[in-house]
Amino acid sequence: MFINNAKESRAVLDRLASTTIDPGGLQPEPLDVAPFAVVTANATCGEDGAEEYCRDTPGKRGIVCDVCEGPDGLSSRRHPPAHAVDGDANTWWQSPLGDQYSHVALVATLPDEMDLAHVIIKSGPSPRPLAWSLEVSSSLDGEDWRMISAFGDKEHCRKLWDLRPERRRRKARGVKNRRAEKTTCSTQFTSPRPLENGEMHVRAEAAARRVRVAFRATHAATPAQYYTVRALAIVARCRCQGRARHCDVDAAGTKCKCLHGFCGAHCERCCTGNCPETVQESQPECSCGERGACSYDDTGDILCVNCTENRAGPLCDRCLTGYYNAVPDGPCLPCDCDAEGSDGSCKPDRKHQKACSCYPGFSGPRCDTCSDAGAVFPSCLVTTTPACKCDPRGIVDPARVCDEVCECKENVVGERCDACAPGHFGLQAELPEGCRPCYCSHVTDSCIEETLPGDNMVFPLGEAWLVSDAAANETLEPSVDESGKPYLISYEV
Ligand SMILES: [Ca+2]
Repeated sequence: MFINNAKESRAVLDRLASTTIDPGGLQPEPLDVAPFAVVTANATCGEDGAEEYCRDTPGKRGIVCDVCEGPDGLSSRRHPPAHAVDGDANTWWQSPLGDQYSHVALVATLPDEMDLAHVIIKSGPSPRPLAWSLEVSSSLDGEDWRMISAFGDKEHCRKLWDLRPERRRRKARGVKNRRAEKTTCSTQFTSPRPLENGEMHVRAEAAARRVRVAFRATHAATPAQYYTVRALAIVARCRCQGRARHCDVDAAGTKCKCLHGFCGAHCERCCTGNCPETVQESQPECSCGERGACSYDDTGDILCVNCTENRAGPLCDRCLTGYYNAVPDGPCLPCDCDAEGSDGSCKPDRKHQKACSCYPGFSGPRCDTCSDAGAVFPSCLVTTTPACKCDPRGIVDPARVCDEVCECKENVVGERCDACAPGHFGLQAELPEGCRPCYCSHVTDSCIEETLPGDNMVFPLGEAWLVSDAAANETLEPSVDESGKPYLISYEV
């Protein structure tokens, strides 16, 4: 990079980067491409043999002389064209002495055709040239040179280019000047001072593959009858068709970082099949990422197409039905839901585990179980049995509880065979007749089943009673003890 020139070069770059962008497209930032350019000259001091040159110097040293040497000479005495773009402030290119070398040109071949914006030339140990022009060519080796700017005093402006000298410095910025295509000859930079390191800044808006600095006249009054360039800055933008904000440049060429689906070194092609007609500054950049390919709808909004990894939606940010996203922007994984119990869709639960959307009656992470414990997968229908009304304890055949008309056992009554016939009690499945006849000491025929209230029972004395087994097949009469009270030795049911 330029050492002495870096600060000024940077300022120019900053100013250019902040200038208004042409409507209808993006622009990559301008940059100094001279370090990537190949620079040649049609004549160079010392290349035909060592030659002495002299010059006036600032300060008290006055006239000093030195020698140019050729390719085999001392490096400090060699001044080839490459020294103009080597980034070294101690080196420079220098033209030979002599009238035949008053017209010498330094040509910089850019790595690609680029949009030129600004050229800065810094002289070495000599005054700036009295007359010179900046020219561009769109070809690598053709003679299609076009003059961008001419500089000189009145005499040279007329003599060399038949141009009227323009004293007023052209404004560096402003739309008005853009239409001023007519070349003028400026008297700017024509002073013989400074004696060294003078600079020339030229705004130059043109497409260029080659940039030529054509030196035409030196200041006759100074002993330094030659030209020098210590540093050359060529500020240019890549040509990206208004479809890139950034660009990579090296000696091999330029490569635009194309946006919105365009591709190619200069964004000359559409690689998604659906690129916007014009790319506006405000146009959102593609944000489909890995999820899909960028495209645009009719209004210029982003569309993501060809969604990857089972994604779906206009931005490929959702999962296809039957897939779920455990983490945002993560891959869409298969739900693997049961086809009988769900519509196949699922979503992650709070623990990022998938949860299938079950139909009513189904449950479980995969919807492969029934909500009702009594139902059977995969139908999961609750078995609604017919109203089987017969009491199995009271019917002849306990398997026929669902008969329309219940067939009751002998001592059983009721539509459902669930009651003992009058004079009977204790409906039991084990009893062939269903109920036992009441034993009521012939006092009554009616009885009901009762559970004995406890261990001790007190019966009235003197009244006739028996203790029988449940079937009344055996009876025990109480004995009378010594005091005349009845008692039972033992009885087991
Ligand atoms: Ca240099």
